[in-house]
Amino acid sequence: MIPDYSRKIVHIDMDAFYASVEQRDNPDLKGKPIAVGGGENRGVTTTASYEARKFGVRSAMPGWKAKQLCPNIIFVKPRFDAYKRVSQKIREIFSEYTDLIEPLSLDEAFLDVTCNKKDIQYGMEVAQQIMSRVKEETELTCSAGVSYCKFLAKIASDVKKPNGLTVITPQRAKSFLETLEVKDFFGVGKVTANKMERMGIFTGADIKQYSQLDLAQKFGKIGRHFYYLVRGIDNRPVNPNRVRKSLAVERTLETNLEGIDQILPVLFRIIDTFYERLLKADNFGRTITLKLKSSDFQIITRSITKDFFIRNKEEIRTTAITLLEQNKDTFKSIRLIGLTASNLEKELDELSSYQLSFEWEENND
Ligand code: TTP
Ligand code: MG
Repeated sequence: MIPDYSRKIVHIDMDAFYASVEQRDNPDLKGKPIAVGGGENRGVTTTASYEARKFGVRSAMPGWKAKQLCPNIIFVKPRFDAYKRVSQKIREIFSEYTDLIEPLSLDEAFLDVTCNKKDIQYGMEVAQQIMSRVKEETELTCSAGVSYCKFLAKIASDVKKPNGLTVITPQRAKSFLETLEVKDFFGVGKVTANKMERMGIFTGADIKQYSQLDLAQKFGKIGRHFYYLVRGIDNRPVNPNRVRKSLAVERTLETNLEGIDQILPVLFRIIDTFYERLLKADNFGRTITLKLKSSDFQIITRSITKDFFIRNKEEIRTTAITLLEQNKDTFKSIRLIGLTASNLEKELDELSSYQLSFEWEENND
């Protein structure tokens, strides 16, 4: 496989998205450390303002921990309608430049601007214009990455956050990837990163020492992709019809768990993350599947399908607990728990021929 250097791909990602919208709409919050979601006693933080990040507050952090790190933190309730409105606005701006837009969530998207509606020659120029248009129209900042493929464009947008623009040219790609730390590889979750570090793999250059077969054997399906990605080969098109068939969160446990009493608290944490992910994607499913892997590597998956979209967290919780209760005698101890939502709202009107090129998330972070 050889890389296709002819394309111009832009990845746009809003800065501290929910928190910035909250600060924009409430002047009392400007310049202050805030966390959206969570709360001192329960729930997880969806995101934190840059002022709070200085103290180490991060997405998916429990509220009490955020408070511990940053005692002055202000917890703010999420307002998804406001985020959706901004999301719509930025997509309108994107469509002034191209119709090849692949949204990944409310706040980020890939754009193929190889041929763009304004006949702008350089991807960087398109990205600059989009950044200023977004600022103008929404009073919010975003960051942009520009390269010849999706993988590099996505990593690039993260390099100079907030309000930053990074271009990775084909000439720069090789050295950039060789020095890139594995934890910064888009798609490498914590579990994989730790496993790699235990194997002495810290950078792209280290990954390059392994054959494709080795990587597949050690890291499963995604391992095969690492082989190409680390060589800057990612010819996946920007797919405007991309649609999820399912959304999953799973966790490999540090120690095996036995019995409902041990499993429930972990399941509740997974439900928190799972629910945040569904909200972020703004896409809910009619089917919830519980996946368990027993300590002897048997995989058990059980589903419940409703005749409505399960949008309510309590309903998700009840469904997951029911599935667990119904199957508690099928295993002795377990090493992995996962939840999947499928039969999603947003696959209905999409092309049925669509095939996922490959999923980035290994759902283990
Ligand atoms: P991100 O783009 O991952 O984060 P961000 O925009 O807050 O910050 P950054 O400047 O680093 O891009 O996610 C976009 C929004 O999605 C975020 O504002 C809140 C929501 N979100 C969750 O609800 N849960 C999560 O675990 C993450 C990562 C994001
Ligand atoms: Mg963002």
